[in-house]
Amino acid sequence: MTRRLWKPQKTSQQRSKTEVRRIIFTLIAVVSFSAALAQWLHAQEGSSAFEPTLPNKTRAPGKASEGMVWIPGGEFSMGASTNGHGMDEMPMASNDAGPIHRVRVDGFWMDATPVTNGQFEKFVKATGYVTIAERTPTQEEFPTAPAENLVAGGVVFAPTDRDVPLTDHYQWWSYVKGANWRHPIGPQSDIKGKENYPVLQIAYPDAEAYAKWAGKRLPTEAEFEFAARGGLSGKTYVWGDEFRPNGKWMANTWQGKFPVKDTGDDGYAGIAPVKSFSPNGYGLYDMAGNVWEWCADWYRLDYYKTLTDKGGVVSNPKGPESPFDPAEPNEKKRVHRGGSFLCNEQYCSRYIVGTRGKGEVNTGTNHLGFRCVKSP
Ligand SMILES: [Ca+2]
Ligand SMILES: [Cu+2]
Repeated sequence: MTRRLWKPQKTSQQRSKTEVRRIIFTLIAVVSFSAALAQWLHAQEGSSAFEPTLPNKTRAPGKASEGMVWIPGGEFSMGASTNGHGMDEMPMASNDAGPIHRVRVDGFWMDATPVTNGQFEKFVKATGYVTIAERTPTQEEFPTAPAENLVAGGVVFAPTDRDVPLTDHYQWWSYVKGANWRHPIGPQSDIKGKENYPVLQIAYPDAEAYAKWAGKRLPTEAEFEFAARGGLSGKTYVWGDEFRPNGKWMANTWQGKFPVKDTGDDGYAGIAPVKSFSPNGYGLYDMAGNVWEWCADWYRLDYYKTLTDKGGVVSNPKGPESPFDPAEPNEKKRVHRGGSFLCNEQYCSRYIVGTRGKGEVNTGTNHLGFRCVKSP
């Protein structure tokens, strides 16, 4: 249980020597690990090309529940080749999305949109569920946290008032007391009139609880990517290879200088109602923007490498046995997919299909939601 309670105001001068040493060691570990992986990926390049998606021919076994669409499943090439030479960490995508490997998934139903505030409200009314962001963290869970940090809340993005180095995400992320799904960016905010916006400030166990109540489950990372590709093979985006075909905005992302000002050229500075942009080939909305979405898999930087080492087509992969992110080795992270309204080409172009996000399981943010799937 290591929900994020960090505070942004600590400057580097205030950091203790041990803390600095710990950071340096982590950096060394990350850099050497990434370098080795990059080298290995480079060697694989010849064999890592995308091959055609082969959707199953089986029809949907019965009628879809409301708001869900049938995803036929099939065999496809999974991962992203965005040169593969960058760091696994932000800014750019990403070593963790390679090598490209062959995967087979069974057919399933998927929510056409992320779960909305309106839908989540029904769940809370029916069950009395209290989300993690609404619960006060205890000293038992966080023995080293100062008492004043033990307050209920969530992680919130705030634009900076000037250019900042993109290597320090504490410049634009902070833990905000009272931020939760009803108040996504803090106590002064609310969701009135936003029933059809994606629900935010959702931790993994919250998403799981909702899914269980709805008789559904969270998608595996492979299911999410198969669905996102919408029947296409090896395209850069879920709609094709051009970011703006005929000048059309295809997903809710960030325009302008990050993280200073989102100019909202795509129609939305910040979050958008679901279905504000065109669906993909399977009729799914918001698969490459608006909000990140939880997947069921643990996050491991090298997971695709372990799969490729085994060889052959991987059938219905469910992620590694345990999580490991060398950038933050003590955090238990699961995969995020889809990209958010904050994604941009300067920092994290994760609207590129096949790229991967990740997050500590008990941490909700104001750019993270989820959707559910169901097997026949
Ligand atoms: Ca936007
Ligand atoms: Cu992003």
